[in-house]
Amino acid sequence: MASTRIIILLAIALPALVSAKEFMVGDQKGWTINFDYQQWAQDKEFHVGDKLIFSYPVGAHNVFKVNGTGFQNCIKPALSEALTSGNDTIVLATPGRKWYICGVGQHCAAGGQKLLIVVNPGAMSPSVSPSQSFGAPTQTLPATGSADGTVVASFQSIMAITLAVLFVIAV
Ligand SMILES: *[C@@H]1O[C@H](CO)[C@@H](O)[C@H](O)[C@H]1NC(C)=O
Ligand SMILES: *[C@@H]1O[C@H](CO)[C@@H](O)[C@H](O)[C@H]1NC(C)=O
Ligand SMILES: [Cu+2]
Repeated sequence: MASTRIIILLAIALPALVSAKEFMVGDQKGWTINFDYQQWAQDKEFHVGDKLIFSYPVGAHNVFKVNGTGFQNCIKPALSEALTSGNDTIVLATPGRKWYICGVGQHCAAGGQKLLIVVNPGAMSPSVSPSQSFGAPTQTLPATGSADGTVVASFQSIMAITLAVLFVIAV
C-alpha cells in the first residue's frame, strides 16, 4: 500500500518536473526587426528548463545574450559569443531576468530587435505540491514568509530531496 502511494506520488510529480516548454521567439515572425518582443513576452510565463528558439535566415540576424546595460544600450559583445545557426535554442537554466539582442547592423538600436524575459523557478513550486494533490492539509508557510523567495527556495530543495529519495525507493 505504501508503494502504491509512492507510485501515485511519482505519477503526479514527475510530469511536472519534465514538462518543459519550447517558445518560438516571435512565433511565426521569428527573430526579426520591427517586431514588439516585449509584447510577445508579456502574456507568457517562462520557467527554468524551458527553451527559447530564435528562428531566422542564417546571416540575416544573430543572437547575443547580454546584461541589462547591454540590452538598454544595444552593446554588442564579441562576435565569437554570437549564436548564428538560424535555429538557435537556448535552455533557460536559471531564474531571473534574461536579455537577448541581435548584433547585426542597427537591428537592436533602430529595429527594436531585443528581448527581455523573466524566468521563474522550475516546476517544483508549492503550487504543485503533491500533498495538495492528495487532499492532505494544505502546506502552511509562515504568514510573513509566504512571499519570501528563501522560503520557496528551501521548500523546493526539500521537495527535490524528498522526490529523489522516493524515486530511489520506488525503483
Ligand atoms: C555588462 O556586460 C558588459 C560586457 O558585455 C560588462 O562590461 C559590464 O560590466 C556588465 N555590466 C554589469 C552591470 O554586469
Ligand atoms: C530547430 O531546433 C529544434 C530543437 O532545438 C528542432 O526541434 C527543430 O526541428 C529545428 N528546426 C529546424 C528548422 O531546423
Ligand atoms: Cu537582426
